[in-house]
Formats: sequence, C-alpha cells, structure tokens
Amino acid sequence: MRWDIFCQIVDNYGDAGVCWRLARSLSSIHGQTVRIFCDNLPTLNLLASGVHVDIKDKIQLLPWESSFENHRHQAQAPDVVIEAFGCQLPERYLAGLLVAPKKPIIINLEYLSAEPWIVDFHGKSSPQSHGIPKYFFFPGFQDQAGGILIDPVPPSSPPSISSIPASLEKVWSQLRPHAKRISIFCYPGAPLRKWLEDLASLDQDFDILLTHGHAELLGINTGQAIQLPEHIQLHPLPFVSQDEYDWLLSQCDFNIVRGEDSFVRAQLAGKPFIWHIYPQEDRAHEVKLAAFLDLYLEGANQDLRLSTIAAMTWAMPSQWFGAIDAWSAHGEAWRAHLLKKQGGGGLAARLLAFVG
Ligand code: TRH
Repeated sequence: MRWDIFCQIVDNYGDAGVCWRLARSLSSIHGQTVRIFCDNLPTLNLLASGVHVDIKDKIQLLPWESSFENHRHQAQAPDVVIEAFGCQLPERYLAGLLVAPKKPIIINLEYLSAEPWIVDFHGKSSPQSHGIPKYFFFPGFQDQAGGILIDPVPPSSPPSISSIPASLEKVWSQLRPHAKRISIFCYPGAPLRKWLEDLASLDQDFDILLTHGHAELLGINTGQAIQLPEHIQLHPLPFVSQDEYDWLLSQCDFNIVRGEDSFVRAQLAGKPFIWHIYPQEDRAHEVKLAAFLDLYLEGANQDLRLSTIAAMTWAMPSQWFGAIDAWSAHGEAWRAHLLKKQGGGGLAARLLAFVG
C-alpha cells in the first residue's frame, strides 16, 4: 500500500521522531511505500541521517507544500493518510483526495498514553463532512490499544561497544570504564543542577552524557557553570541521529528521557530511567505519568515502587539510588515483557492490520 504521513514539527523533535520511526518500520519491515510530508525537513533529515542508505532511500521525505499536487495522479494516490498528532491536512491536498481515483483511509495518530480510557476510543470512526473515512488510532501499552513503536527492535544483549557510532567516538574515548553512565535529555524545567549536585554526594563515579543543548541548561559556555567534584564528569554531546541516540540509551546505566519516542526507547533499552514527561498546563501529564507507573510497577515490591516513583517525580538521587540494582533488573524484565506483549511488530503491525 501507499502511505502518506503528515508531520508538523511544533517545537521539539518528537513529531519528527515518531513519524520517521513509523515510516521506516512500515517501509523496511512491512514493505510499504511511504512518503512523509513535513513542514520542517532539516529536522527530519537530521534525525534520519544515521540510517543505512538502503532504508532511507526507500522513504520519500518531502516538503509539506509538495503534497498539494503529486497525489492526483493515479500512480501516486495514497491508500492510507496519517495525520500525525492530529495535524490538519493541507486543504489543497484534501481537495485532491476528493477527486482522486480511489479514496484512502485517514488515520488520526494520537499521542501515546498508558491511561485506561484510550482503549475505548482507539479505532473509533471520526465522521467527516467530506466523506473520506477517518479513524482515531491511539498508541498504547494495553492489548486493545494501538501498540508502541518498537522498530528497530533492540538486540537482546546491548549492542557491543565496538559498534560505537562515529559521532560518539570522541566522547566515548573519554569515559571511565568503572564509572556509571547517565544520559540526560529533559525539558528546561527539570531541577538538573540540584539533581547533579545531590548525585555528587554518592560514593560512586559518574560520567554524565548531556545531549545537545543540555550543557547550556547547566550554565556551561553561557554563564555560571555548575561546579561538581572530580568524580562526576560532564560530557556535552552533539545532536546525533535517531539510531545513534538509541545506541546511546542502550549503553548507559541510567537515562533521563522526555517526549514519547525517547520514553519508549528508554524502556526498550531495558535500563532504569526518569521520564520527564512534557509538562501540560492543566497538569494532565501527572495523570499520564501515574497511569504509566501503575503498569510499569505492577508486581514490583514496595521498596522498588517507592524508589521509582520518587525518582520519576525528581526526588534527589540520594533518596532512591540505593534501589538501582533492583531497578536495573526490573528494567530488563519490563523490556522483555513489552517485547512479548508487542509481539508481531507493535504499532506499525497493528496499524497495518487495522487498515488492511
Ligand atoms: O523532542 P521531544 O520532547 O518531543 C515531544 C513529544 O513528541 C511530546 O509528546 C510532544 O508533546 C512534544 O514534543 C511537543 O521528545 P521525544 O518524543 O523523545 O523525541 C525526541 C526525538 O529526537 C527522538 O526520536 C530521539 C531523537 N533524538 C535524536 O535523534 N538525536 C538526539 O541527539 C536526541 C537528543 C534526540
């Protein structure tokens, strides 16, 4: 089938990250023909840059405006149109669909949530005055939801150190073999300074990998740089491609992640993590976090439960780091559980089954 994915990049990387991951899964795992129309191609290209040319060449990454014309021809007419995160299709594109030789299905791809209510809305029709069938598709962890994006499925043991991406080679050569590695990718509101200062009070060496832009959050190069003792070392990173970022998560002992794509990859890395969920004004993010923790910690003992909840709500590391070994084992078990539950291909496979 032919798929057109519409991606509007609001302010972060998540929109592009999810669209790209879905596109490569549909194309390289499921043999579909995919185009992404995006209003910010440089960002999308940056994320996609690390992927093998055989995968990238099969997916068309196109400017938003080019969608207006080229689907009118029969050969280009899509079978499925995805509105990522409810973005509005361009009117001229929609007008073209109405006169196209075949009518596609439109999918409103929603945000990932662990909240129980999504299963009641997943797959429901959204009748439109233009008459083209449109459905809500809710990614989720439950069997009856739309699944999560699991591709590329991480290997059962972490990728070897010899597979280190070129963009990370220099930093990697500076890391200390015995130090615990922590990657940080969070929103500006996180209490990062205090968190790192408290981490420094632990009797342990840490190498902190700061993803692109995070050194500035700590005043590095911009003003009052954070002062930390020798045993905790900061390593600012460049922006790396999505595959390289996945690799980074798999090689760290602990990760701080944020929007939905890095959140899922941190789980698939099988390591403990803090999910710095995108803060919403009405505090809806707190409900979403609690819903996830209900699933994630099902079956965990009281100690691990309290430590994980404390960490995820930014309690200082000295209050919960004692549980790190138990949490690491739990992270590994959760990864295996997720892969089993999403068996058969996760979101991309469920989407195909839905439209098929
Ligand atoms: O960038 P995000 O904060 O995106 C968010 C989410 O989509 C959120 O749901 C939405 O409400 C908000 O935007 C507007 O975080 P996310 O989803 O984790 O996406 C980051 C992507 O960037 C992910 O695919 C990994 C990728 N990435 C790289 O490719 N290289 C890098 O160096 C880094 C740090 C990230």
